[in-house]
Formats: sequence, structure tokens, C-alpha cells
Amino acid sequence: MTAGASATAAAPGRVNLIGEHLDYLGGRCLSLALERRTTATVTLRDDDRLRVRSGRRTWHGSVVDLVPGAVPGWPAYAAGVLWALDVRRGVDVDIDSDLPSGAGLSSSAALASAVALALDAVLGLGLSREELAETAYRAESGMVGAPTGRLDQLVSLVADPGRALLVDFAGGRPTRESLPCRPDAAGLALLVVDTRVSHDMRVGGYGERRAECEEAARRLGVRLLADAVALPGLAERLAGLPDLLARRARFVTEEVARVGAVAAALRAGDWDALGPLLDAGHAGARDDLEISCPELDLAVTTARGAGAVAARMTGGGFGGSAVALVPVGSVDRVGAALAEAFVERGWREPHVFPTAAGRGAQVLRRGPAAPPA
Ligand code: GAF
Repeated sequence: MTAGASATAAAPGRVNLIGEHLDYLGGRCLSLALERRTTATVTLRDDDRLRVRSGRRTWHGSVVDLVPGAVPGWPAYAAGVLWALDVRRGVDVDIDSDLPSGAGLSSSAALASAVALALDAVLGLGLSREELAETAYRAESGMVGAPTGRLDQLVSLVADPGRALLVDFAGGRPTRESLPCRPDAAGLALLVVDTRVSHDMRVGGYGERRAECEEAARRLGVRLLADAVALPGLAERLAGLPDLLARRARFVTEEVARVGAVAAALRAGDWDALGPLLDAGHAGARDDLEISCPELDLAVTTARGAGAVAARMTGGGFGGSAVALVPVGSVDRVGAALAEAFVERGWREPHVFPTAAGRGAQVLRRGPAAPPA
């Protein structure tokens, strides 16, 4: 490939309807891609330099010096893709996004997925969507050091518009089923409520929860904690665990059941069934897995109180966003109630926006470099 050749790809963020933290625990997750996305243009250079630019922020380095932990901040997600693919020629990566970052909407997976797809297009690597998702995952876990599961990258790369994705992480390789997800056809809007409390997956709570769940699995004698649902006498076994581990395990085993029920409701187009299921999912995330925060709790109770038929926190937690299914005629009321409730507590107004189930990543353009904006 000659220097100057370039490709542009766009990859969406995601929200999870249910199945939180189950991707690394061998369970099923039910997610949909957002309409908001990150765009990456990758342009080949004739040296070994790597330049990553987003708006006015630029990072420079060399592709031959890439080692885990070497690149600070957001450019590491782009650099990580080159590292994961062992690309040794220099590139310019130009990033643009309308996806809020640090909002639990997997902006980092969208960034890595967009770079992976654009790089695949410009270098003609011919990788499958699954291989690209694995590449983006390795960029995030290996290069950046975020102890995440494999859900976000897969959703970003394979989602279909108007469909939710039920991904099963039970075997070595995730399998998936696409389910109808058209709340608009039932007169409902899907709102994302970004609390603007940001959490970094690389530090703190997320990794701690992962370690606790792995310890609970070990003590229960199962390989992955989601497998505990099949244990005979589960309630007694949970009672024999230290309280904290019992609560983590209870969340996981109950969440496994909720995923099945929410998937069945989507297949049947029964949106009303989601109310109690998402309520229980949020309560479990708050009380047992302890990944919620006061802002997420307020977002959920306020949205429900103002007319949402279902609401819960979504994503890794400790900040980030909630999702709410709201009758179209109540969207303004729910938005106003959220703003008022947050301001009343002296918090910043949440950022609320509607979304449909969006399309997975796409190559938007291939060819010579686009002229500078
Ligand atoms: C984050 C992680 F990156 C995912 O792998 C997943 O565990 C999610 O939190 C929680 O469901 O987005």
C-alpha cells in the first residue's frame, strides 16, 4: 500500500439492556448499538511514525516503540490496535466522535473498533468482524490494561440496526443471536441518561468486582460464576460464602435469569414486561454487585416516577449512564424531571438523548487521503 492511502470507518457505542458484567463471567448479555459513533480515518505514512489526533489534541510516537502501558490516555486505544496487529508501518489516525466519553457507553471500544476496521480496510487485511472485535479487545485489555470483557467491541462491530444482540459468553468463543428491538413501534422512546459522573475502567471498582466474582466462582467450585446457576442447592451454597461474595454471586445468578426473561420479552414485543425486570436488575446492581452510584440511582427512580415504563443503570457502572424506556408523549416530562432532580441536589444536569438500536461499524470511505478540513 502506498503512503497517502487512507480509509475511514465509524463504530458505535452501546447500551446494555440487561446482563451487566456477565461477559467476563460466562453469561449472556443483551445489548444494542447506539446511533452515536466514533469515526477514525487511518492514512498510511512512508515512515514508522504514529500520529493520533482528535480535535486539537495530538499524540506522536513510533509504531516500533509500542509496548503495553507506553501510551498515555485515549490515544492508547488507537495505538493498541496497531500493537495488537503488530503493524510496523507508520500511520496517521484522525478521530472524531459524537459519543460522550467516560459515560459508560463504551466510547473506548468504539474508538478501538473504528481504528481496527479502518486499518483493516486500508491495509487489506481481510479480517472478519469477530477478529476485528478480538483485536479491539486486545488493544483495550493488553495495551491499555483495562480488565474488561469482550462485549463492547463485539456489539460495536456486529450490531444490526433495529435489533438487539444477545451474546453468549459461555463457551470459548462468544455466540450471538439478534433480537427485534423497535420500541418506537410500541410508542416508546429509548433514552440514554448520561449522569456525567465518569468512571475509568482501568482503575478501581470494575477490576475489583471482577476479582470478587472470580473469587466467588473459585469458592463455589465453578470455572465461571454464571455456571453457578446449575449448582444443586445454590441457596445453601451462597449462604456458606462470606456476605460480600454471596451478594456478588447472587447478583450474577439472578442476572442470568433476567437476561433470559428480557430476551423472551423482546422476542414477544412485550415491552411492559421489561419494567419489573429492569427494576430488579438495577436493584441487584445497586445492592448486590454495588456498581451503581447516587446519580444513577436518582436517574432511574426519577425516570420511573415521571413515567418511564422501565429504567436501569447500564454499562460497567460507578458512574456513566442509565437507560429508560419512555412513552413518546412523556419524553419531555421525564427529561424535565431528571434535570430538576439533579439540579435540586446541586448536581450538574444529566445529558439525556434518545437513541434507536443502531448499526454496527461501517467503512465509510476508502481511497487517497481526504483533503485537510
Ligand atoms: C464495561 C466492560 F468493558 C464490558 O466488558 C462489560 O463488562 C460491561 O462493562 C459491563 O456489562 O463496558
